[in-house]
This record gives sequence, structure tokens and C-alpha cells, in this order.
Amino acid sequence: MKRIVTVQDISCVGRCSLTEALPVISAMGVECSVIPTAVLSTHTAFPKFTFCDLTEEIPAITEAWKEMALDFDAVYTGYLGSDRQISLVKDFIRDFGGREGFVTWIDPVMADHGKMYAGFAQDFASKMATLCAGADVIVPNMTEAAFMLGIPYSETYDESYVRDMLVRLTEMGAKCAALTGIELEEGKIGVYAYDSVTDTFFSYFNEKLPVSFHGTGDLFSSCAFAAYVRGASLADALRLAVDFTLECIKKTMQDENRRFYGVNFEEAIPMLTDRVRELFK
Ligand code: PXL
Repeated sequence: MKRIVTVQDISCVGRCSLTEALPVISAMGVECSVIPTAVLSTHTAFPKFTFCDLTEEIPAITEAWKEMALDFDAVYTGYLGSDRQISLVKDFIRDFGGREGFVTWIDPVMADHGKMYAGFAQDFASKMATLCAGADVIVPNMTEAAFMLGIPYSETYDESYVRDMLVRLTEMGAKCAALTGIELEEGKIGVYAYDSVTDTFFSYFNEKLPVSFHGTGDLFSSCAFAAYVRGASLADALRLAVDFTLECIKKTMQDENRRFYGVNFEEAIPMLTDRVRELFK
């Protein structure tokens, strides 16, 4: 079994970051170790939340691991709270990333719909870009990609714009870039990716429901990452993640008692494990 580390916050209520990454990655048959970057009472889209920074735990945890020579097959980072956390993740990759086939997967969580998330200064994007430069795969949304490239965010775009953006993202250093939440056709949403090593593009779209929920990006990334680490092609991993994310949203819309803050991913786990069984049989 593959063993990975994910580095992101734990939001106690809200269905995002670690409360999604852990169940999804585990359900997909990958051992999920964690480095929590912060503890929040809820995610930051709630009107009020506490924030306990765990930055100084990061070197303490990794030193203890180093002393025991623990090793991992991959690292997946999500929400990181500061410049210092970015540089600590770079140290982690330097210290633990040497193994043949090690996967560095960076989801530059910081913004959506043209705006930085609460608590992030705009220049965080250029710091995040330096972390993305050392990745095998990065999975920004359009806002994060625009901010990292230092270009204006645009609500509208066409296929050649998306392709150009992907190439520019890989020119910053990542081997593969996948833009999430891409809409090129009415009623469809999905992913558009570029592998700079093989110089190939890939895209996949599925139904777009007229709703938007927090935490779907973390589900998408956790799912695609775990499939990729298990050996699926990036295309298969991303396709599964698009379908799983849609299933999560469908389950949410079927629930008359749904919460405003996140999706019913729990009810989509059976679909996910069926698909994983099919993919790796
Ligand atoms: O889903 C991304 C995310 C992760 N962690 C925290 C967040 C958000 C999005 O707002 O607030 C704390």
C-alpha cells in the first residue's frame, strides 16, 4: 500500500481540507498521514472562526519522522496559512522527496471566483507559485492560476486561452498542470490539463449543476491525487475526480436537510470505491 502525507489545515466543522482528504484518500486504499497546518473552528467562509496556527509543529513533526527514517511515496499540499509554511513544505520535499517515483502534488488553495480567501494577502500567490515550481502536478482553479501568473482574472475565456495558461503554468516549473472548474460549454464543467513532459493536453467535462459549494476543490484534488499515486494515468485520475465531485454535489442536492457549507461526499464514497475497484482490477 502506498503511504502519503497531506499537509493542510483541519477545519473542525465545514467539510474541507483534512476532514475530506483523510476519508477520501483512505477509502481509495492509500495510507494517509497528515501534517495539520492549523486548527480552525470552521472554514473561513463562516462569518466567525477561530484559527490556531501550527506552523512550529511542522519542523518538530518532520524532525521526529527523520530520526526514525519514516518514508513516504508522495506529498499532497492544500490550504497553507503563511509564507513560512510554504518554505517548510519545500524543506519537507527536499528531505523526504528523494525516493524514486515520489509524487509532489500541490493544490495552491488560496482563492476562487476572482478573490483571495479570507486572511490571504495578494502577494501570497507569488510565494505559492514558487512551491508549485517544484511539483509534479499542480491543480489550481482559474483564479489561483491567474494570480500565480500575475495576469488579470477573467470570468470568460476560450480553449486557446486555457491551453496557453496551462503551458505558462508548467513554464513556472511544474511537470503537469490541471486547471479545475473549467467551463467551455453551457451546462458542462470539468478539468483541462497539460503534461509538459509528453507535451500533451487532456480535458474531461461532465454535467454542471447550477450550484456552488465549498470543499469541492479539496474532494477533487484528494481523489485525483490518490488515484494518481496508486498508478492511474493523470487522465484517468482527473476523470474519476470530475465524476466523483459531481456525484458529491448530486447527493447534496438530493438531501433536503443539506448544510450550506459543504457537500455530502460521505454518500458518494460507495460510487468512489466501485470506480476505484474497476480502475485497479
Ligand atoms: O476548501 C479550501 C479551504 C481549506 N481550508 C480552509 C478554508 C478553505 C476555503 O475557504 O477556509 C480553512
